[in-house]
Parts: sequence; C-alpha cells; structure tokens
Amino acid sequence: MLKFHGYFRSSSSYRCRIAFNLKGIEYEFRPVHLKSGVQKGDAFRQLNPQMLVPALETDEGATLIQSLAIIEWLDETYPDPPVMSRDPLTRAQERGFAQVIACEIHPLQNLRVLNYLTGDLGASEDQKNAWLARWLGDGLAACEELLQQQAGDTRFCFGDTPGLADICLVPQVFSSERFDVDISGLSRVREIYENCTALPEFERAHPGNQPDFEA
Ligand SMILES: N[C@@H](CCC(=O)N[C@@H](CS)C(=O)NCC(=O)O)C(=O)O
Repeated sequence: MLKFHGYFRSSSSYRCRIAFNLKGIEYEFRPVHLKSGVQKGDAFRQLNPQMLVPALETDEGATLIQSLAIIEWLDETYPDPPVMSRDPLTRAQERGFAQVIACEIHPLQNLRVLNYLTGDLGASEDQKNAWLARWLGDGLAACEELLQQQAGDTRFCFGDTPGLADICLVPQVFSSERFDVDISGLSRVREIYENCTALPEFERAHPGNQPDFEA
C-alpha cells in the first residue's frame, strides 16, 4: 500500500489528501510532527532531503516528493477519475493556477520561513501578520482575477468537476482563515471554496479530520 508522510495542518499534505479522496485511493498514513521538528531528523531526511512534507512511498519502494508532482503521478497512475483535463490548453491553465498557489503564495507562509522571520530576523507578531496579509492577500486576489476571467459560471475552477486547481485553492483558503487574512471580497474564490468543501472528499481531507490533528 502507498505510504503517505504528511502533517494534518500542512497545505501541501492537504492537497494530496484531497487528490487521494477524489480518486478513491487508499494509503497508509505516516504522521510527521512538524512542530516538534521530526522532518529534520535522520529518518525523514533520508526520504526527503528538503525536510518538507509531503512524501509518498510507492509500492515499488520509490519516494516521491513535492505535492504537485505527487498529484500528477497519481493522475497518471490512477487515471480514473481524472483530476487534470486531458486537453493540453486547459491542462496548462490548471497547472498555471496551481503553481500560482504552490510556487508563489504558499512558500511565503511556510513554517521555516515564518520561524526565520520572527526568530533570526526578529520580526514582531504584527510584522509577521503584515507579511502574511500582503503575500496571501495579493496572491489570492490574483487567483480571483484568474477565476473571473474564466468563461461561464462553473461550479469549480475549471469546469463542473473538481480538479488540480481546486485541490490547491481549498488548502490556501483554509490557510488564509488560519492566519486571519481577510479575503471576504474575493467572491468567486469563496464560492468555489464553498462548492468544494460541500463534497465529502474535501471534507474528509480537512486538517480537523486527520488522525494527527491537534487543536
Ligand atoms: N512545494 C512543496 C512545499 C512543501 C512544504 O512547504 N511543506 C511544509 C508543510 S506545508 C513543511 O514541510 N514545512 C516544514 C518546515 O517548514 O520545517 C510541496 O508542494 O510539496
């Protein structure tokens, strides 16, 4: 069985959990307690020298890292139901949207980055919150514009079935709530978030529903 190393609150683990659930894939969960630094220990470092979750061990014993690469591998290996369009143009648009979140927004809220800000650089709590409001707010505002540019009134980011863009959007909206970033003005982002979270596959992937959840 696939072995999935993740953490309940990690956005990139949350993305993978949604993809597993949408595809109905079972996996064995291996919790990595980020707050106590387990990701920096020798055992996890051998799996991912970057010391970040998620990591996925395949049945053949290969290790995959980076949530987008894991999700694309899942989509290629377990193609039904797909989470990416088979049309190259839409697929590139889905990837572009996913990368806005995974490559441009999320890295700026990561635990090690926030610890560096408040620890090494001595930023105050207010400065840290201003950082988060700026980068999460601007990033999700760009997502809103991208979604508004889409033709039609679809239930999800790129059509009427959930896919890679939704898989990335939902954990990012969850993070904005967690960090108290006001995105109430982003109507399309909010609407798609509500549509997604009404589905059991998204609900089961929520951080609050994970075995390693801590309040
Ligand atoms: N781009 C990576 C991001 C991975 C990442 O940043 N993981 C975070 C949790 S969401 C982590 O492990 N942080 C541990 C730390 O900062 O020490 C992906 O999509 O998988």
